[in-house]
Amino acid sequence: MRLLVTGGAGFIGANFVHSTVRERPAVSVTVLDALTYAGSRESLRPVENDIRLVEGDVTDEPLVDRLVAESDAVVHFAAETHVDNALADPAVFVRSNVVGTFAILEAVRRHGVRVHHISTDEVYGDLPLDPAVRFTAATPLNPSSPYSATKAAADLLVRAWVRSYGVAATMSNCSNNYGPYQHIEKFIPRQITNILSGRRPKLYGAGANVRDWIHVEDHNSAVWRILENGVSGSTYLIGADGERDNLSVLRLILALMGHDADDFDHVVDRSGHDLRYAIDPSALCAELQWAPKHTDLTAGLSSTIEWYRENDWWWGPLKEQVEAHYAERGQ
Ligand code: NAD
Ligand code: TDX
Repeated sequence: MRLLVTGGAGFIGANFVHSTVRERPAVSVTVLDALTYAGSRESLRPVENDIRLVEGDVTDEPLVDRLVAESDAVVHFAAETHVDNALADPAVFVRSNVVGTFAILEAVRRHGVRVHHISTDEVYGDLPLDPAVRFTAATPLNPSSPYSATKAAADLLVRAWVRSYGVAATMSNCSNNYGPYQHIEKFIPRQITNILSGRRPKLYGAGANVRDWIHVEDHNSAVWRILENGVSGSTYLIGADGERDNLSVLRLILALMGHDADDFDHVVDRSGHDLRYAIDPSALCAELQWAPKHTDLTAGLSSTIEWYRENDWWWGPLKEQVEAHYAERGQ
């Protein structure tokens, strides 16, 4: 199988490429990635001799057309992904996430190539803290932020291309991922690398917001299950029953790293901050016999902390600039 992976130099995409090379030697992987601030050649260093990396933009229609024509399937991870950046500068989110998905869809339509579109639970908006309510594939799209609005727009394009043009496409909406190679602008790696670099962790508001954490390896095993057994036109919700409020996650990181439970700063809250995300993954588990493996958050965070401890060459050069950027916003 010739697989085109867009955004394969980012966090989830790089982990996907690593596990694909490791577990599926018959798959020949081409990565298309613009290597934005969020993408890194270094994240693909361990597999650089096993894959082809094309530096380019998903909105570059001729390039996308050529690469799709050479592929049997596409997994589309490429996107701008950070909610705080979207609030400050939404234009690039519309371009990469909406126009980029359009370019992928037009190319797969022309060449009859199957695509799997990667999306997020944030397209469904947020939930009350009541633990009984969770997102399912029937939940209406109701995005809150410029980021999630562009992801919802992309999801709608995929649905329309399936219905109108008979494009062979599957879609998945996953909850918050954590694990190695995640950009240090994101919550968990930011707090870990703050502690490792002698800074204090930063919690938005009171920390009552709930996120539903899944280890990136589990997200990617579900994506492979959908690639192999998913039904075209279907949307699969991927989650691992990992709901925790931000304060609890931060306190767990502090404890695992030998720090006091109050060793952090409260900072300015995010504008329009979604309160709670929670995925009901039962449809995916039942229909495709998928189950997550890394469901112990303490164990998953311990190994993630270890990864950042051992790989400061990967994140160290970025740290000062990322924190300076946050400081400008009082965060
Ligand atoms: P990331 O920001 O770490 O990586 C994104 C990658 O896409 C980078 O390598 C970047 O260079 C590349 N990219 C961005 N714009 C591009 C463009 N115009 N052309 C080509 N490449 C471009 O993101 P991530 O966390 O790995 O997320 C990957 C996908 O998974 C995204 O679609 C995101 O919406 C989705 N998702 C993420 C999470 C999460 O918790 N991180 C959860 C659910 C869904
Ligand atoms: O320093 C911080 N302090 C803090 O309290 C940061 C960076 C975040 N937070 C809070 C905001 C959120 O409630 O932590 C929570 C997680 O924040 P992010 O890591 O920015 O993730 P989130 O906004 O939930 O979105 C993530 O999950 C879904 C990804 O970035 C998206 O790409 C994905 O679609």
